[in-house]
Formats: sequence, structure tokens, C-alpha cells
Amino acid sequence: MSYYEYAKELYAGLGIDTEAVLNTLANVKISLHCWQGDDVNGFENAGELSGGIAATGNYPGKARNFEELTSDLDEALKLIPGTHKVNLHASYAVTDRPVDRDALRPEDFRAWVDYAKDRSLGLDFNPTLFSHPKAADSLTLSHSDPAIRRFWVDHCKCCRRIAESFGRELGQPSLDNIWIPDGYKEVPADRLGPRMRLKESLDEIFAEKLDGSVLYDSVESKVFGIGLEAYTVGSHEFYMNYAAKNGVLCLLDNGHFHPTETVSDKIPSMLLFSDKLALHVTRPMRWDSDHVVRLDDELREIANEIVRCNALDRVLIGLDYFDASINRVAAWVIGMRNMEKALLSALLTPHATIKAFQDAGDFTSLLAMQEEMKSYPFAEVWDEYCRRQEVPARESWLAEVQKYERDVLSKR
Ligand code: RNT
Ligand code: ZN
Repeated sequence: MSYYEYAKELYAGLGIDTEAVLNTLANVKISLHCWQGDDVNGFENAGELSGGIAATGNYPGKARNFEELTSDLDEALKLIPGTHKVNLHASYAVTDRPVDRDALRPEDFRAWVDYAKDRSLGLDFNPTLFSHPKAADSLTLSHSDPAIRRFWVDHCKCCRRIAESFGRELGQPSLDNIWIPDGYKEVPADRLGPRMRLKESLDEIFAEKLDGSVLYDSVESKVFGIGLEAYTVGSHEFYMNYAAKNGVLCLLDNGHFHPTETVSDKIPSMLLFSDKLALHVTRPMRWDSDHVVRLDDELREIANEIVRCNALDRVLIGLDYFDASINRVAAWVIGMRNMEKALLSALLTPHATIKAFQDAGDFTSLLAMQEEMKSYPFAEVWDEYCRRQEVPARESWLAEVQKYERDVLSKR
């Protein structure tokens, strides 16, 4: 009997059909964030990363243009099981002359659409409201200057049309997610005014009716940024209410809450009131540090909630971290494989049985079972998944990345 056959029997004893689980997992798309490949630089030569976020480290070999970034993405995607999406920022347009952000058109992303089509990938999108002279003071859609607000509103409008074109061209919905850095370092004298202006800007951005079957809109909240510690205009409460009233999706980034708050706990509450929810899965360490996603308890709990709520088709999972201190291709592979492992482990859990213990007040069995599940042969099912998806099993992918580093990255 193979290791997988043995695991299959053990899980069958709990009422779990591993074959069905592998099919389910193969259909889950995770959005791979392009910006891990170049430390959120983009192709505009915009200079320093701004907006209260930071990529730390100086590992050699980062991608400097479309060819290098897509070559690195290809290398990562070879080592990640499943068929996924790539998440772009507006600062990654491929143009032969500079195009300012309020004038971007779908044509400026033609190269990405061709790339995605070729590989059966989906594309998601984000307006870029940082690393730009008009965002130098980290104020954009809530700026008190109407001319600055105008520029960023126009940028966001262009971006919705670009995302809609991705959805149409690729035959699968594209998520356009708005995140703004807006906030203040010191305790403000006016908290309401900036939020009123943000609300007006969003109303104008979303006023254009686009095709909701191929474009999903989301808004991403935050608690604070570097140099913006005292106040964030787009707080969780602001966007949760805005989204509920205006039919756009909330995007929860698990680095954007107070350290003892968990996004896993928020998922069922959000799903009770909205059809879809978007996630940026990251790993905060002491602050919103965007470390590479590990297979830790919170990642597993996020996956458990998605699976327990039977919401694999309602939660749009994207990754969002940027580590410049290790091989960037490896950073993609580690995070994506961990997200998939967390989902697999959640799919291999007898949730109905454990829930019944809770409902019956049998908390002893509940705890015992949750703990015993940790030593079930999940790894054998993961290995089988990798074999079937024709990607390297276990750590053998690392040798490929090391070879790519020798042959390609080290020559940049
Ligand atoms: C910043 C937000 C945002 C960005 C990306 C680059 O704190 O998480 O999502 O990380 O858009
Ligand atoms: Zn994010």
C-alpha cells in the first residue's frame, strides 16, 4: 500500500473522501501578487516606495522589467500546484512611453493579458495610490486639495475599466481592489472631514456602472502605516459600512488589524452579510511587516473558516507580502504552497463531527479531536496532490529555484 493509500484509508475512517478533497483544492484559485518579485517597485521608475509600507532587505536578483518579472513568475508557477491568478498593480503597465496614472488604458496592460491567456491564468488589479509625486504627503482620495483628489479619482476610474477588460478577455472575474495610504502621523484635528472626502471620492469612482459579472470591486482597510501612526482615513469601520451600503466587497488584509484581532474570526461575520469577501493573506510580525506567509495557526484558522463556512467560492484569496531579504521566487513558492497546504488541511478536517461536539457541549471531545487531527497524515495527501499536479513534492522545488538563481537571477 502506498503512503497515499494509507492516508486515504485513515481519512475515510473519519468520513473524508481524499479524492473529492483533491478535486476541490485543484479548483481553488489564489491570486499571486506580482509585487513580491520586485519589492513593489513597478515599471515606472517612480523612486522610493511610499505610503507607509516597506520592503526590507537587499537580496540580489530582483526583477527590473516585464520580461524579468514574468520569467520569475513562470519559474514560481512551475513549482506551485494548481491554476491560479496573478495580481497586478497599476504601476506595472507595459508601455513604450510614460503614461501618467490618470490616463492608463486597458491597452497599457496588453502584454499582461497575453501573458495570462497563454498560461490560462486570471488577472486581478489594484490602482496604485502611492510611490507617486501626487501622493508625496500620503494623502490621495481624501486630500483637502480638489485637484489632487481629481487625479486619484480619475486613476481609480481607469483602473476599474482595466480590471473589467481583464475579466472580459480572460473569461473569469477580475478583482479591482482599492487601498489608499491616507492618514496622519499625529492626532488629527478633524477625523470626519477626510472620511467625508473619501466617501465622496469612492461614490464618484463607483458611479460608473461596469459589468459586474467580470469585475468585482473591493475596498481594503488598514489600522496604521509607518509615519501614519495616529489616524487612518480608510479604517475597518469606514469601509465595512461603505461596502455594506454600496454593494462593493470588503477586503481584509490580516496585517491590518490590532495584533490580538484575527481575520479568521471576522470571516463568518462578514459572510453572513455579504455574498463575497476578499482577503490579502500576509504575516504581520509586531507590525504590518508583510513577512512571507508561513503555515502557522492563524493561516490554518483562516482556511478552516473558509472551508467550514462552505465559502471556497465566496472568498477571493490573494497573497500580499514583500520580503526583499530572501530569494524572491522562493518567497512566492513558499507562501503559495503554504496557503494551499492550509486549505488542504482544512478540507481534510471532519468539521461536522467536531461541530457536533460543540453543539452538544462536549468540549473535551472537541479539544481532543482538534488536537488529534494535527497528527493525521496530511503530508501524504499533499505529496499526492503535488504528484498529480506535476510539481515537485516536498522540498525538491528548492533545488530548482537555486538553479534558477545561479543561471538567471545572479546574472542581473
Ligand atoms: C498596504 C496594503 C496593500 C499593499 C499592496 C501593495 O498595507 O496591504 O494591499 O500591500 O497593494
Ligand atoms: Zn494588502
